[in-house]
Amino acid sequence: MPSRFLQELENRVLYLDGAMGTAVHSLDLELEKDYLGKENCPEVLLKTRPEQIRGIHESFLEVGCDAVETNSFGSMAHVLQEFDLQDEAYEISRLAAQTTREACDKYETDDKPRFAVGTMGPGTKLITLGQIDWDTMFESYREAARGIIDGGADVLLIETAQDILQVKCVINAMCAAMEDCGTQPAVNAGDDGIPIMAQVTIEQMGTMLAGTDIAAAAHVLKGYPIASIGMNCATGPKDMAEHVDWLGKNWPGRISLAPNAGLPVLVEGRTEYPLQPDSFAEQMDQFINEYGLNIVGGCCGTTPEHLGALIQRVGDRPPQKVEKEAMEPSCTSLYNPVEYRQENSLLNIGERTNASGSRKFKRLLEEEDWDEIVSLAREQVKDGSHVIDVNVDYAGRDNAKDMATVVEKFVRQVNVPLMLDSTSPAVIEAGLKKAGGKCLINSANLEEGEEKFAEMCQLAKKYNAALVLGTIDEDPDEAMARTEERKISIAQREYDLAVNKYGLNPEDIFYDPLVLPISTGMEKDKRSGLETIRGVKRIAEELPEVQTTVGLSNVSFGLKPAARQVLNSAFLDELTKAGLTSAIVHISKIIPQNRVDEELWNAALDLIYCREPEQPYTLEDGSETKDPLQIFIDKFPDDAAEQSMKEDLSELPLDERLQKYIIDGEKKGLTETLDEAMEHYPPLDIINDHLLGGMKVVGELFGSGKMQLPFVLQSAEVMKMAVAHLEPHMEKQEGDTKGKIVLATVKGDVHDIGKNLVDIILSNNGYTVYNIGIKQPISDIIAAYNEHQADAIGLSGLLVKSVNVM
Ligand code: THG
Repeated sequence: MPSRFLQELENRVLYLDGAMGTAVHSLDLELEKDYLGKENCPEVLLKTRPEQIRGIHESFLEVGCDAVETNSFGSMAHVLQEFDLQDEAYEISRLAAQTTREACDKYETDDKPRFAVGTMGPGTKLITLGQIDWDTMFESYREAARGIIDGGADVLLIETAQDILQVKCVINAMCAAMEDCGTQPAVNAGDDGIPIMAQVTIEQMGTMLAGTDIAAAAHVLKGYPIASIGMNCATGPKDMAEHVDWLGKNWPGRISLAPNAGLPVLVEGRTEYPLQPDSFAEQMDQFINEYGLNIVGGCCGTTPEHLGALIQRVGDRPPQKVEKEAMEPSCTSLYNPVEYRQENSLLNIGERTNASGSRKFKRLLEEEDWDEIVSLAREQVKDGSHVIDVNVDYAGRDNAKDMATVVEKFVRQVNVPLMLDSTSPAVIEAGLKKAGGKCLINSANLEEGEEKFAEMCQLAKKYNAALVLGTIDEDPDEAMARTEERKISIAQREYDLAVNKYGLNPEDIFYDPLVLPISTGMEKDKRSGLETIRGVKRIAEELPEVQTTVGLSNVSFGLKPAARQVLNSAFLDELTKAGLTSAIVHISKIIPQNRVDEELWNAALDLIYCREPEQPYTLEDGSETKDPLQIFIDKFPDDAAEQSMKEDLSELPLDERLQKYIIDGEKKGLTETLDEAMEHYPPLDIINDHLLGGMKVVGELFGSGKMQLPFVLQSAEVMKMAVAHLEPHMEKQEGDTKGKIVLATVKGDVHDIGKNLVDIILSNNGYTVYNIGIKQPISDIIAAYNEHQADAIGLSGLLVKSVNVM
């Protein structure tokens, strides 16, 4: 059946309900009888007090809400496990939807349908923070979604999402659950099936908790069959304005918004949400017009009065048309988007984190020196790489495991998108399961036939990644296309499969016409550079929406470093003129033409274009030749030096360098710098006068939203390492601490990401922290306080009720 929800959205703005949590919290319920002893597990009430939950739904339907959200925020097995209810996930989810549907049925009329929105929250564990893996989360959400669908939900909603990788996982789980139940996602009006809504939470600092900004989130989600994108929770409408403005101007589809009733304030020990119904309605009214919102509701602190005021004020209003800018085709890191087409530049993809392209990387992989591997990636970013190629293919090692490990670290510690490079789909997928952003897959081709090609296309779809297509086919004699003609004809065939059969977006395809070395002296390789340049030109002309890339350094394999540098640079320049849009490259080795001797540059061009001189050339040894390769090689004597474009961190003065290590979260060279510093200052001064200064900058950058959480953690970790290195050199003084604090997540709450962050930061700043864990009753907290003679208590929690405990 065509989705009625989507049909209604064609004509008017729809109203979601307000806060379930706030309403449940105001019920007069007993811990044992109603909650079955499971404090703060509102899903239990579906079993014990369904009429109360239905009553909350009805209170919102009564004021005119079109859609109400099921009481299943935490009905996934991995969350219910905290309450020993993991086996009931399906049933609780089903019950949630059924209860909501019952309320809807009561209010529904022929001309005003009501919708049960099956909601699922973020749970308590995030993949990006390493607290749960993709597969576990996928199964957990899939089961809950199945229950919600079977219970009769009209829409599925992932809301309050803090980790964009989780949203990808949940959308996949929802699609799988729909397939289990014999239905499918509905996206456009008229589609059969169930629409999926995705709502992320943008914190006050301006990004999702894991650091993703709204633009990156939108790029990551754009590839999925969702009916709308939106935001809820964390702040009131005001703090959402900037982000919803972005969506309004850029997002091509529907937009939903459910803000809190302002930022919570403490009034006489109680949390209050200050935004009153009239002001809430006024701000939302303006947003609906300005940003073209389609679905509006409320989150924490919003009551039937808030929604009633909004509906009264706005009423039946068609969605407003807002002028849109096209979202530029982009990949993203966990944090920000990076456009495929760089202005005045190629998209530079760092080649060095490749087990077969770098002896150093191979050795680091053997040694499992992950920190150095991260440093190598970061060095490439500092040198100007926009994307990092990651290839851990190495016979005899568990490549999938290595890929997962490396990607998990890069995602958090390297702020650029990743290109996952392997011939094995399983290795690529292991990386994709860890990567929150929109990655690139390197690569698919037809060498082993259409089946393997299909597998890579399906990975690109499932994880919303761009895909590199190499021009290779099944031809046993010449698999890798060596001529312009074959390059373009294989490209056309691959386009037909990838776009028309597997539904990839043409913009997300990167053609690689495959460069072979022209440095071998073999006849069949001679024209490789030239044919590649022509291939790029043809692809750019005939398939203008796609991107192009090459593995640049291939062209010069085997030559001396100085010769490679010139040849690579000249070749890249020619490719760029032919329309190339990106390159896998060692960017710090690329030099501009104006810094290369004209004679050398021209010799490189002669080599690339197979141009023989009219007169024979006399080589060093006195013999004569017309071979452009021999001539080129001859121009680089053994001592020819490479040109360097790099600035060195070690050039910085000591004081600056110390701070920089902390701010950059850089471990490489840290201990050496600390040892050097100890020749000038006592260890405690190094901490207080230098390193803490760095942490202060980090704190400021975080506060202003300029540095994302994982980078802060990285800086804190470097701080911890630095302190550990300096500690043995310090004279111990008894009681030498700035203060003692007990930290705990309060009883009934399991959220502790913030608490652990505070722990690291305070510990590193000279305080002694007693971190006693989650679900701590007040009596235990006070006992710890007395036992340690602490100066302060720090309480953590996310639930509305937790704030009251505090
Ligand atoms: N197309 C696509 N992907 C690719 C390639 C391609 N990925 C791998 C490769 N080719 C591109 N990457 C590199 C990386 C390094 C080198 C060449 C290509 C290289 N390395 C030096 C060497 O081997 O001599 C450096 C050695 C070292 O530092 O130890 O040349 O074509 N889609």
